[in-house]
Amino acid sequence: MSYASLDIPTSGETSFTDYSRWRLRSSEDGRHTWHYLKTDEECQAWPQTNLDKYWLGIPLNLPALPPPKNALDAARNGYKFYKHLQDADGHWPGEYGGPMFLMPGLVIGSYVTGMGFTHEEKLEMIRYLLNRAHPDDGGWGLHIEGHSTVFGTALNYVVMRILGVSAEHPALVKARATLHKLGGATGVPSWGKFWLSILNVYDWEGNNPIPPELWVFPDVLPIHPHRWWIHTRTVYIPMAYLYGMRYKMEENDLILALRQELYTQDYYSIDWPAQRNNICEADLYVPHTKLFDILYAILGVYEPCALPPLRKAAMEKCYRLVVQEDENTGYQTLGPVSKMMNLIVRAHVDGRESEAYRLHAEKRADFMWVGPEGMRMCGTNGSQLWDIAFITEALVETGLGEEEENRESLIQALRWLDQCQLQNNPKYYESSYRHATKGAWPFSTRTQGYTVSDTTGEGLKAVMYIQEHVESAPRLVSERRLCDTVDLLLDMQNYDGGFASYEIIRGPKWLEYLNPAEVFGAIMIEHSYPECTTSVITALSIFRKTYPNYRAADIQHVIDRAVDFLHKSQSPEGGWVGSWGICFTYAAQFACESLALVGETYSTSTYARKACEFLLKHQRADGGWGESYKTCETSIWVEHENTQVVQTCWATMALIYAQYPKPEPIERAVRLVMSRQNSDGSWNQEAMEGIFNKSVTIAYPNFKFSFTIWMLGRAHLYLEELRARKS
Ligand code: LAN
Repeated sequence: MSYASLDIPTSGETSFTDYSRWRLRSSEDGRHTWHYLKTDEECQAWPQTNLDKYWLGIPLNLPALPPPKNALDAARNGYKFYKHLQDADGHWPGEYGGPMFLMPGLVIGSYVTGMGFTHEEKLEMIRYLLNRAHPDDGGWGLHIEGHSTVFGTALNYVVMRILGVSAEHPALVKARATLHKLGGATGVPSWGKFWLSILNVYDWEGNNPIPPELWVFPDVLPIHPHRWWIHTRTVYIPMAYLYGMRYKMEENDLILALRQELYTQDYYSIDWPAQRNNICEADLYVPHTKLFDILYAILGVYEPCALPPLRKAAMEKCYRLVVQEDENTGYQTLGPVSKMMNLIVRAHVDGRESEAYRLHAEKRADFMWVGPEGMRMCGTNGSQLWDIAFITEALVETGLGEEEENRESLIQALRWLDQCQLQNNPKYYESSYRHATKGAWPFSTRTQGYTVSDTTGEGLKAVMYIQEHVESAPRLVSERRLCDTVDLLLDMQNYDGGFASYEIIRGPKWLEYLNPAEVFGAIMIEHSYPECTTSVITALSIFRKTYPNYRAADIQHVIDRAVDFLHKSQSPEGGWVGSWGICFTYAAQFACESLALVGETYSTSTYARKACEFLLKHQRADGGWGESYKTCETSIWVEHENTQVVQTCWATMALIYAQYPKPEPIERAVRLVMSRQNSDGSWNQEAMEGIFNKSVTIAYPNFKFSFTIWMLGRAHLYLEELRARKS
């Protein structure tokens, strides 16, 4: 393929490809890939669906629904619309963008390994970056809502150049000026230093050491990387390999040009070792600790005299772990960053003709999503399980799932959930330091195949809800398989009673002092999270209602300890800090649900009461709630400039779970959410809903359907109950 210059329009709004030709293919286990049809014949043979149109931003032109008379009606209308977005296989596809440091991995990783893109993909990626450049300074941030940083701007600038945009394009002239104003690419954070070094536009000497030897330390050492958070260690394995060999692309004209464009000084006169800890102020979220800088200085002395046999053994181990990860996940891999790094390792060792290279190319497409602003790289290969679980739970809890017109769609959802459960442990299990997977539900698809505590909890809950409560639903998931899930969850509790994301906490807390990434917080080890803990409490509570005899004492013990964790993690003001959704409203919803399931509500528990009071303190005059993502950076409530529908639903759900006794705040919230509903039953996209690593927002666009439908339906039932209680 050619990366030759493209003739690019100057505005991001200009149509780059014909959107009526894009199709989303959903195959196998809910895998998503976008395809551009070149001919009219192809278009006729594969017509564009409402699902395709919706995600491309093409109006569906659906007729207006009868105006809702009450909240349940509004929820019903919401589901009438949302059913158009259900895939034939039962799940709800969706976009999963937001982070701005993923496309650079995709494009640089592809470029250095000679993996092409179609012309249309290139055009749409360019369009995405044009649309996402900040209108004021032309730069890019860590995520789409963040301010311009060197990380975002330098790397996405490089992406544009690789994709064929001329350095004289007005958007790049502007971005370059911002980059230079920020001090140029020498101040890029460590992951940026890594990618630029791979591309040969930054010297490896400007990187702090990434010693592969860590992997040949004895497993018992507290610093051994198998104890790190799985995303961090999975990135640092290929990183260490590529650092160990100082991989770099051969020089070419573009590389020579980039060396001129990215820096404020002459590239060849830069003092590279002095740049190792040079991180632009605008990028810094977690500065290195003193302890870490000392450790790096020692490693810097070790690096030139690394023992060759030890380095060789370490490199071999890293390579083996890369291969095992590829094979464990059908080349999907844990996430988008390691995916592209693994590809480089495999292209280098196995070659471009290898099966590994071919399979990496195939699964690369699963991260690439076309939307109204162009094509982006997603945070995972989708959020399939997560989205299907919430809408399923919403339908069952509101009673909408019992309505004749919705039953079939729920049974389809059950079929999808059934195939998504992981029924075995990974191919390489202990040898690749994986946690068990038998019985789990992953966040996205079966192929990706990673256990997560709360996706497993929600998967279990969703399946049980349909199987237990929807008339004529087949029992696709057997009691044995549900017990496997419970066994897995019971084994995931941490010493503090809480639940982490993918694994039990394996490393000591002080490892956080050695966070090398500068831009992300709390990434070194697993932590107990209120949301993960509450999903598990909820799932186990629901399970034992139907199966009261299965490991009853173990379940009770785990729930007691988990509830205790939840109590302890509540802030004195009454909130819980959410780590994966923004922020207090997200965590409150989960926390209040699980407290209610163990009998703790407003009238019986000070924890539930404090939670309600905390939320009510933040309710706005218009009846809704709005928290900025900045809340996640500081763990202190920061108001969003606008009220957010999804957060309003989370807060209201929390009040309902806690059985808050007065109807007014709930009625006001319902009115707000109903006032924002469109006549076809849908809601518009508002601010980002999700967060990770304290600093990066990520999109959950399906939440504006699942949580609205859920809240409106539940509020209707709850307000009726309150009225009945009164009379
Ligand atoms: C996710 C998405 C889902 C999320 C929940 C299930 C919501 C959460 O409760 C547990 C953690 C989990 C699974 C999670 C972890 C971190 C992920 C995978 C992400 C936020 C999606 C993208 C992010 C990943 C780390 C992005 C790649 C970036 C790196 C820094 C490696």
